[in-house]
Amino acid sequence: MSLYRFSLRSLLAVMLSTAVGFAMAQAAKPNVVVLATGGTIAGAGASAANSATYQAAKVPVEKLLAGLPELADVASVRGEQVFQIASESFTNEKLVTLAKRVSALAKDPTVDGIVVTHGTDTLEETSFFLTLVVHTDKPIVMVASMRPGTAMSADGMLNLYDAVVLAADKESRGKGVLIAMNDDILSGRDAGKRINIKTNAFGSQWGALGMVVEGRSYWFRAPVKRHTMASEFDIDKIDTLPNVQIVYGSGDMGTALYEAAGKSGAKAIIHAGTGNGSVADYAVETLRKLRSQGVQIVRSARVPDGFVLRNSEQPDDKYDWVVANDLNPQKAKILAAVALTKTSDTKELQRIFWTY
Ligand code: DAS
Repeated sequence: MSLYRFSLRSLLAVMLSTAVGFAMAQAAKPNVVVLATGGTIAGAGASAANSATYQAAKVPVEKLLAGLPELADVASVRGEQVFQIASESFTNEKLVTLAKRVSALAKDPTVDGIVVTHGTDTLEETSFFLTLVVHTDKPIVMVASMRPGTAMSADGMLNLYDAVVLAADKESRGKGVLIAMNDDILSGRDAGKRINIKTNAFGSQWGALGMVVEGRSYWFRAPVKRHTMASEFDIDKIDTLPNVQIVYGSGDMGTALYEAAGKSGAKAIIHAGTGNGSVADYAVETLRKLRSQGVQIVRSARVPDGFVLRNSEQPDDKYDWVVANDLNPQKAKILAAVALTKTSDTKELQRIFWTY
């Protein structure tokens, strides 16, 4: 055999074994699906100096993933474009559609973890909704960015990389929906957007669960509230969500907004009260009248931290009202809507607000 033919055969053998080796290595990697919904992480600005002036929901998921070849070292990743919207435009219908897709993928034995790319504005509502209604212990990781990928020091790519690391990480299992933002691992239940123009925008008064650093997760805490597999709510049994409205408390606010919420057909009104969910003396009768008409009244607070105590600022037992515990008004709205798919009993609703 000529040397030429021998070297060609050995070259082919090396190439084949390398390809097989790579395929086996990839096959051994977790399978992660990235569901894209839009937001700034898919945004584009006119120049690199535009970190706050840009158009959200422009870049398709394939392009986002193509911009991160490092993902191949973490997992076998594929993308699906569920929506392409700014998240302030999410509706209950879109929440249900997304949750049903997440649930279907979670049931797929070939899927090991799910990432949802999302706008920052209502990410906290979507993450809480998913943690309440998707029955899986597989990692579901929400991710967003505060700057578009076109900006200097854009944060989206590292956030997305961290989200895929978490979705591929067995330690993420059973911890409820997670949020990967700014190196933090946050709880999808109680984390939210606390700053509207900086990359360290997300946080929780109860702190982060851990961090992702250089492609590795470091865990320090786990959620204690019921979620996912332990939840009594199931997206496979939910097709629509009831109308729940929030009324923001302030001085001299009158009662017109409560009355308008009632007229809109709201099944519950989240009172985003001053202080510990306080209600102005001139508004009590309006809320009691709405309660008598079957509308649930949930006292939350406009104050970012702390939690609303029952029978503290108002005689909730006497008025048959509910308190929202530590949930901010927008998360209380999600829980009230989900709870009302099952019960309109006040005592049951209050149990649910203490439990989730
Ligand atoms: N409008 C914001 C949203 O889509 C952009 C962002 O911050 O993601 O939530």
